[in-house]
Amino acid sequence: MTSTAPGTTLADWLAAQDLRPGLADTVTAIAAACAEISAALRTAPLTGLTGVAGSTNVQGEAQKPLDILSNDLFIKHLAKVPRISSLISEELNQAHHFPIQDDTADLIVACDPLDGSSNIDVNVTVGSVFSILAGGRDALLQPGTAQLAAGYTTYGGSTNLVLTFGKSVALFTLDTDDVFRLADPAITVPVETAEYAINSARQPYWDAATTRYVEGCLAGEAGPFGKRYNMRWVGSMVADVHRILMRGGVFLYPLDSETAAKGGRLRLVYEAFPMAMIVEAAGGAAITGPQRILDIAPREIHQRVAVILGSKAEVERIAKLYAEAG
Ligand code: AHM
Ligand code: MG
Repeated sequence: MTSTAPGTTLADWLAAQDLRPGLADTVTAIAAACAEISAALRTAPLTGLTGVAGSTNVQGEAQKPLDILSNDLFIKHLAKVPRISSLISEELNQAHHFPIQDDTADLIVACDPLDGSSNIDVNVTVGSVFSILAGGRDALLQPGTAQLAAGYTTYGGSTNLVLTFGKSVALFTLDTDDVFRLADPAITVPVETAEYAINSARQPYWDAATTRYVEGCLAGEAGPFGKRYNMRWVGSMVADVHRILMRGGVFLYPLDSETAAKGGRLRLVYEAFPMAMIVEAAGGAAITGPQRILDIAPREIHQRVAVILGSKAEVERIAKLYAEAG
């Protein structure tokens, strides 16, 4: 079996890649954490892992038992890889620095262990998002272009792992024996789309470019874009991005008048950066509105950002509206 044949195990596929030391082990550890998270989600209503945990994270949001468990599973599995220096996580106020086992520890992982918190208890697809950087514990803040790898998992009808090292994007599915197997060696995002995703309840706060874009979509064939659109919004970024990877589309969480003071809604380092790297590697585009996401230099680990990503021609259409808005 060649390393790109459907059914190839993640381990065999990784072994066939030309990766720097420690990178395959890091991806393997993340995949193991995700397989355990998937198992915990499958039985959560029976095991009492639903509801809120009574604590809040650094964003001031209520943590759920599964948020905490997922974070613990990332730490448990990453601790087995001596080359990992640090973990940045949505659920940890400060970066977690692993005990120095090896003075070559030169990899950093950033993750949202369980994205889509509001969908956990209603059995709607949630996921994990991760980014891998080169560097020791003092190199946490790097632009998105510095990422070595990025990926996410979706926990839905199937558990999928989407992974890129920057050139192409591979899709693995968790098989019934708990092994990730290759389902598609090279996913590409269609350039054109007529499907958009936005939380339209936030319309009163939108900026001029977003308002013009959505008005244009709603106007259909008679409007400025000359085509009829469909709208889909899951509310878990992983699920919305996965749909875009599978059939195209555009996802918007723009800077609006309510989120502007915080810098946006979504997190730069462990949500926007990995998703932007994946979408670009699949042939799509990812911007804040005026700027390419991957070019941003973060100032802090929990920084927030506006996110507009997906099919290239549609993201360019939105970029033009931002340019015109000045
Ligand atoms: P989370 O990391 O706390 O789950 O928040 C991120 C989620 C995204 O998955 C989703 O796109 C967005 O927040 C939805 O936010 P809202 O429902 O507040 O508009
Ligand atoms: Mg999240």
